[in-house]
Amino acid sequence: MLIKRPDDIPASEITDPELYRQRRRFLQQGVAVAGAALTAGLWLPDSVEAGTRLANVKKSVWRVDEPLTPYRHVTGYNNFYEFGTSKAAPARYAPKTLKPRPWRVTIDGECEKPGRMDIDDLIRPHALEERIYRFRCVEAWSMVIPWVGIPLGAILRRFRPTSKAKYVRFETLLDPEQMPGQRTRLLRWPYVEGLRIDEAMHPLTILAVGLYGEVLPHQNGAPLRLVVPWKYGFKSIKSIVRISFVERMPRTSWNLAAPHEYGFYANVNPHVAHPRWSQRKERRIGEFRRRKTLMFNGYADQVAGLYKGMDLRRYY
Ligand SMILES: Nc1nc2c(c(=O)[nH]1)N[C@H]1C(S)=C(S)[C@@H](COP(=O)(O)O)O[C@H]1N2
Ligand SMILES: [Mo]
Repeated sequence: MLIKRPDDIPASEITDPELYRQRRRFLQQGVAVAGAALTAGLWLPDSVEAGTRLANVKKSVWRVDEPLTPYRHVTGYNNFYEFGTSKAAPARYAPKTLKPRPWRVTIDGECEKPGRMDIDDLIRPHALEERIYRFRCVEAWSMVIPWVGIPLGAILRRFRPTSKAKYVRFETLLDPEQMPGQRTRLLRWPYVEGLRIDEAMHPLTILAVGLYGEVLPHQNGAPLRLVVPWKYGFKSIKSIVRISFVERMPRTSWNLAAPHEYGFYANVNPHVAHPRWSQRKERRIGEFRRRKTLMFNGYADQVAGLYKGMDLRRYY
């Protein structure tokens, strides 16, 4: 985000024929796994290939009535600086080095039942939901994505946060072997994000484990990533290994890198410009005409109440 302004992104980054071939290979590999493992309706076994269909996904009422962004863009035009800064780099490199299974997640801090759990144990008690959300990057592009996930609040409550849990802090894996971009000093690694506890518990906030009915592709933050649809995309931290209940507002990677450009709240707001560009409009990836950006990314009815009385210019 520090590297390029929206207008600098060449169209050639958007489609990459290699991605189509990769996807076909994944799908071919995926069929056998899906057939064998998912008939029981249980969660997934150790080997989870990209392309594996997710079983028993129920359609949530949270469905934006706008055309879906094609799969090839959702999975081929990414931000994941652990694999490079170009939009094509995550799809090209993440499948080669990132190992989403086995995967353990630590939940700690201000809660009664901290723990370290295998991702499948973390997820198994919950129903998977498909939710179609708008997704707005601070770089002024957007997508409409059918996520598969679980409300974050339902997961967090199992660990019994105490009254000191005012914020939730999320951390991405730190492993330069799996994430070669961590050998650069582009950001402070691991990538860290945070939410106020009421934002984390809000029913729109999900932990995603898939998209388009399939296991989350590596480049989209496998095996577990946050999705907060009313905030700029950088809040939606990928490949999470630690979730901590904390009393103080966490320092987050983008806020540390450029505090005047990326605030803690990062609510989508067409009336507050980024210091280097306007946020009034956005390019829906795959479309030509730009769209007007909506307050809270179109989720104002659901979330405006969280910020009542706050000066959104100051708390950007
Ligand atoms: N760990 C990590 N999470 C991340 C990022 C990143 O570089 N590293 N980029 C963020 C940004 S800026 C955006 S727009 C979204 C992109 O998600 P997508 O590639 O699945 O569309 O991921 C966010 N989460
Ligand atoms: Mo972004």
